[in-house]
Amino acid sequence: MKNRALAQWKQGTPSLGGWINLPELHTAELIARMGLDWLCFDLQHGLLSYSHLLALIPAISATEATPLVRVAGNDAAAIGRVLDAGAHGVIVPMVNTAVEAARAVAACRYPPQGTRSCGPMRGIMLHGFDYLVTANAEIACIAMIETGEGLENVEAIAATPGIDALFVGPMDLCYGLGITPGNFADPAFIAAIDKIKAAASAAGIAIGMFGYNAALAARYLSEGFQFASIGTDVGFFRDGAKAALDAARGQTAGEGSGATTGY
Ligand code: 3PY
Ligand code: MG
Repeated sequence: MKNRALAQWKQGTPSLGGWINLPELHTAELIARMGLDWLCFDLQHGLLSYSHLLALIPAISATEATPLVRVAGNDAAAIGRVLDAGAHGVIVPMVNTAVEAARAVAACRYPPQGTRSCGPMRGIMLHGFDYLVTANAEIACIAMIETGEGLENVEAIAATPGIDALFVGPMDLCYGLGITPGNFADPAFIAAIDKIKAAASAAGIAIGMFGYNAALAARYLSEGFQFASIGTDVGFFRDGAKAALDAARGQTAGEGSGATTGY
């Protein structure tokens, strides 16, 4: 198997993704067909379950979008199950220490690099035996940095063998820093981002960001992030619906149009 998004991150090709919070096959496929580089199904905060994932990953498999899954927590069984369902990468929330990072890596890799148990239902169907010998190199293990403790330990987390990328959760990071959620201009937030970027760069791994909208995503890429999300399915529908209503009423989209932040 080949992980197209991971290859982009390694090459430094700008990589834009989307976020799926709804258990809707048609809309996930529609969004994936827009030409996104990757699509993340959110089992932490999204309104979807493992059963939905079993249908959502195949729904986008005819597109170029690499399927990623954010798991609800750093749990080996949960990580193994989403990989067996066909995820090419796992985004692990709230990674606080190098020990936790190593635990996530172990769950993603077959022995001897890790402890993943063999039974890749979708991988073997699509790639046959090749999956078993290429998965360790191609499955992306992505650690979220979004807590005060994670920020403190970010260098050690980034340097953990097998971590392919760091991913910033900006709202939780605001909470972790004790600043107003969404105040991305706060000097403490800017300093935290610089520290995370420096740690990723020193470890030679990629860095990505949960971008709440297109403008933020474009900015992050221009500021040295290798990948960013441009928004969520919920946000796309909300913003599109609000813009259509505003236009029909002859109003300009303003505050409350949903065009700035949101899920
Ligand atoms: C955060 O902003 O903390 C996230 O994890 C995005 O969902
Ligand atoms: Mg978060």
